[in-house]
Amino acid sequence: MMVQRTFSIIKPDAVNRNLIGEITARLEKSGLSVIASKMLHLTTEQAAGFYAEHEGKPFYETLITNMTAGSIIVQVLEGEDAVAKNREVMGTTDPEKAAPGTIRKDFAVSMQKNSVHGSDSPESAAREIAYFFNENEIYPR
Ligand code: IDP
Repeated sequence: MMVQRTFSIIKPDAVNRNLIGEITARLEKSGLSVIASKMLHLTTEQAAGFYAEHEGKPFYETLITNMTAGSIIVQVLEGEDAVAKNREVMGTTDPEKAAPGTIRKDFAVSMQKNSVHGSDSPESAAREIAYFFNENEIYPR
């Protein structure tokens, strides 16, 4: 076990339904600490840069539309095995296949409006954190 950082987004569909508190509470209850947090409304260019790896895929245009449809909360989470733990608490991409008790099972409305993003590896986490935060905006415990 090692202390890691990961990156989380509470997506527009969840912010619009007033789920910021409930989602953050689940992350915190799992043992993760919020060490950076802010609200943003992504431009198309910011969303496209963040999701560049998905460019050209059939769901890409809708993904960018959904991610720019409202405000989001971006957070840096820290804790033991933070990347895996966050993915576990989130549940799998398709909410219909997500395990009971996960954020996506309980709150997501579709695969596109699946409420949260979480880094899929420590390397992605480092890149995604740097995309949205300067080191002086991060407050480790
Ligand atoms: P993840 O968010 O579970 O890591 P990714 O593969 O990184 O999943 O995809 C980014 C986002 O794009 C997903 O959260 C989901 O909203 C959307 N997405 C991914 N695959 C599909 C798909 O096959 N159909 C519709 N939307 C998808």
